[in-house]
This record gives sequence, structure tokens and C-alpha cells, in this order.
Amino acid sequence: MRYKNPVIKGFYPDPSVCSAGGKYYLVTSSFQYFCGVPLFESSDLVNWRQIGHVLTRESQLPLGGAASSGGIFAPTIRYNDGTFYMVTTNTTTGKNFYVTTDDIYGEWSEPTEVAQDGIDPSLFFEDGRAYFMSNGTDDFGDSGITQCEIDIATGRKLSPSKTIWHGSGGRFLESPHLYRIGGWYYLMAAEGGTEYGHMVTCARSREIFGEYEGCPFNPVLTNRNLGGFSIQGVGHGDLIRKPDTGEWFIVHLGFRQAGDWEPYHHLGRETFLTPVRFREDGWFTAGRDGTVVSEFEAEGDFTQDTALAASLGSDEWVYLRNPDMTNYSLSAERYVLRGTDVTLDEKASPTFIAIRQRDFCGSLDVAVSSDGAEAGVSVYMDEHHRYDLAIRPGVDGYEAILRLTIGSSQYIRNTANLTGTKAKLRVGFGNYSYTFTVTDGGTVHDFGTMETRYLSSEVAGGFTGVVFGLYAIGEGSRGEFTDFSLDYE
Ligand code: 6LW
Repeated sequence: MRYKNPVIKGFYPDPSVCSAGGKYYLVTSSFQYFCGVPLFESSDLVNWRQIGHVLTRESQLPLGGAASSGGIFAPTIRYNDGTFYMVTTNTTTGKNFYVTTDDIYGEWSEPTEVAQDGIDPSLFFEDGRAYFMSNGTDDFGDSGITQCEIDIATGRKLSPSKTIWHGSGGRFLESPHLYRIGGWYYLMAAEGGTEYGHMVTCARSREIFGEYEGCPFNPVLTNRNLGGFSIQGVGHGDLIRKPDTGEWFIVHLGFRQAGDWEPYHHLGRETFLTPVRFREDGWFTAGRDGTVVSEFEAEGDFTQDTALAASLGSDEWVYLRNPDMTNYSLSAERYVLRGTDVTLDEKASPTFIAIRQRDFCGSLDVAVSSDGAEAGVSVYMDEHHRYDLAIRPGVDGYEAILRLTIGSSQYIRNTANLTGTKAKLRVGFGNYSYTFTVTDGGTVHDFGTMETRYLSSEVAGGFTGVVFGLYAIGEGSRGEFTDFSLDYE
């Protein structure tokens, strides 16, 4: 059957995948958001269902003071001998660590740290031994893809860290993953940076610590030369084999520009699936002539569910940094948020609960009522790039506002007086603009449109994508949200 890319839409970058018990499990980065490291399950690599998060406790995920796009960088998931491992970097504490579980639906362990630097850590298991690699600096002062053997029970290094590959010449060599296939160790990596020059490269060796020989036709996957084309920035992948069909795939990140000729993206980096073919000489090719297109073929009789259902109470909602849960009362019908003095301008944890914008076109509707709070929805890229549609106490009763924040420029563009303490908020979205509407009883206030461009990664920088955050501000205040719907066209 044919399937469409991306297979996981919205801000779900740096995917890593493993298989266990006839299913596939996939994790992605999460940065300043809590819980951390979204966890997905699939039986065909095409349809993914989020089953929770890996890092669910502050003891596993301290995010105090984390900058936007700080916190958790690229994770790797592996399954070995009945246990799942997830290894990642908390860039805010500067630590590489892993957590484990024997029950993929249960809680994960406390972190075990590994004393090797760099980001994008990965694990490889073989013959009862465990190896750890990252894009670090080794014990001899050399840097690149750096590897050591570790004691998996304690995280202690059992060998010096050694740089095993310097890449094929691209900048930002990262994302190492090691595989043993047919007598070779294959090292797959990313180069070029996670923007338009991104690529997947690989090398192989007969011995685990090298010498690694670069693939003669690196990069094996990149869209860096495709212009006038929506899918860009493809790289940072993990290789996986389907045991039932013998097919190989890479799950990897990429992003979709707002239009084929509009070189910006605001949905963040998403998860793609690209077929891989091993050649007789043992090297592999990927995608269509080494590029990623929006549809590929996979064997098997299954259909792709493209619905992006979202509701209150689902597993996808996240907080900023470490939330104070006494400020949240959440059910599938209603979110009651207790405001504090922390605003959305701050690098802290405002009362804010968010869900990713997963596709270009659709609409968000929510009914909000306020008891002293500024309560509303923020179309949020980061604290400096966001559009807030809210109600709040005004000079003469309550008012609705649209606040625009672009860099250090912030202003309230629209206001309307309300007849009571509640309203219905609507954010419509298309490829190039958001549309804002406030309904107060029978009166509709049209707050106009604002460009998607100013919330894009090209403007805001960083590694995340737009989320919709329901929030409340004001010490001792309350905002109540009901009748939430998030629909995609
Ligand atoms: C990640 C690095 C990268 O750690 O971006 O796309 C960084 N590649 O591998 C943050 O996602």
C-alpha cells in the first residue's frame, strides 16, 4: 500500500524507534515541555498512537530555568533482553542519562547518568555488552562520533571514550546510531545541521571501535537540493527492519514549508518514514534517489489513519517546564486553571497546558470563563513569538484581547468589551495566517488575521513548533475552559 508522509505530524522531531513483542515503539524530543519524550506505538510503522511520555516525574526531568528549546534533546529508544532503554540529554543540566522499564505502558526508572559529553546519545547491545555513543569529545581530545563501553547496570564507563567517525565532511555531525547487520557494524548519523542542509550519512566497520569507512555515496538521504518543494531538512534518523516482510525503513525528521515556494516552517520538525534498500555490496540507498517525497510504498495490507483527533484529557497535553499541579484541575470535559503571577513572557512555568498544532489547516474552538484571570489560548512558538487571544478584567467589566508578541515587540492589537465574564474563542489556521474571533452571546468580534511566518523556526529560531496553549494569569484567579475542539481539514 501507499502511505503518506509525515507519519507523525506536528512538532515531533528526532525520532528513534525499536521493536519488541511484534510492535514498534518510537520516541521524540521534547525540549522545555513536560512531560518529556512522547512515546508512540505502532504495528506497521505507518500508524502511530501516542501511549504516553517516558519522563513523567520532575526527578527524571528537572527543567527549572530551561530556555525554550533547552531541556531534552534527541532521545534513542532500544529494547534488550526484556528491558526498554531511553537515553537522551537534558541540555539544561548538561547530563546524558538513560531510564529503563520492563513495562512499556508503565513508569520508567530514575535516571542513570553516563560520563560522556555531547548530545544525541545512543545505545548498542551485543553479546551481553552495552556501548554508548554520542557526538562528543573523546578521552584523547578528539571529537566526532564518540563511543565507550558501559556497565549498563550503573552507567559506569568500562572503556575510554574513543572517536570512531568524523563524518563525511558536513557540519554538525550528530545523531549516531549503531547496528549490526550481516557481519558489519553500520553507523548512521546526521550532518549539515537541522535546517535546509540536513542529511543522513553512514559508515561501516568490521570491528565495533573502527576503522569506520564512509559510504561512497554519502549522503544516503537528503532533500537539500530539492527546491520549490515542501519537504525539507530531512535527517536525523533511525533504521528499523520489519521482521514480517523483511523491509527496511528509516524513521527520521523533516519539516514541511508553509508552501512549496515559502521557505519557512512553523509546525516544527515532524516524523517521516522512508524505505531503505540494501544493495549487493552491503551499502544501502534510501527513498526516491536519496530524497524524501510525500508518498512511498510499503508492503502489507493496512490502511493509514490520517485523523488527528484531539480532545481535553488526552495524552498529548504538555506543560512548560515543571508545573505546579495544584494549579490544574483537568477532566475530559473541562480544564480549570488557577492563575499565578507568572506570565507567558517568562522563562518559568506559567499556568499553561498545550497541545501541538499538527497540520496547516483547521480551527480551534474553546469556551472560556474567567474569575479574575487573563484566560485564553496562546498560539505559542516560544515566549517571544506568540499570539494570545484571551479575556480578562478590564476597566469597565471584562474585555477580550488579541496580544501579538514578535521578538521584543509586543502589543495588544484588538480589544472588545464583553457583556459578562465569558466568551467563545476561535483560532482558525491556514498555511499562511491565523484568524481570531471572539463570540460574546450573539455578538461576534472579528479580530482579523496574523501571519504564520512570524511564528516560524526561521524567525523564532530554536527546535520546537507551534503549540496551542490554554492558560490563566493572575494570582488567586481562575480560568475555566469547556467545549474544546481542535479540528483539521
Ligand atoms: C538534536 C540534533 C538535531 O539533538 O537537532 O536534527 C537537535 N538534529 O541531532 C535538537 O533537536
